Amino acid sequence: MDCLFCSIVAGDLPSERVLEDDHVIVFRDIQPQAPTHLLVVPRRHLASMDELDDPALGGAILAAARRAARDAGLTDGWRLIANTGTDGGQEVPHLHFHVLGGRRLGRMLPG
Ligand code: DGP
Repeated sequence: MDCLFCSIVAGDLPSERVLEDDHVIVFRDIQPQAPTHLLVVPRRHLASMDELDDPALGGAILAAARRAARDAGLTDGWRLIANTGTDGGQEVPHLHFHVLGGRRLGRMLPG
């Protein structure tokens, strides 16, 4: 298996899992950018948001992100990010969403 996150999903590589269900796993990012930095990863291999063709899976990902943020105690807010493709800054080509919180995050959009 040559996909890093598929290996983590399969349990062939270690991760600090905080939540899992039939569709997704959630584990701590190895290079945290905030006090809480989690990755929500579908068990099924999809390269990025460009391949997310299943609305039910999209819903499961969002529900897991919300549950993980709540479990992490992010009551003052949090951010969900899916870097997509080269211009989007995606480094690992298996769909994942970042859940970031625990500090005031800077604005990402002008305005
Ligand atoms: P992205 O740029 O959106 O593809 O982010 C990939 C993230 O994955 C990055 O924040 C670091 C994280 N990461 C990379 N390799 C590993 C790993 O082996 N374990 C864990 N837990 N996180 C990883």
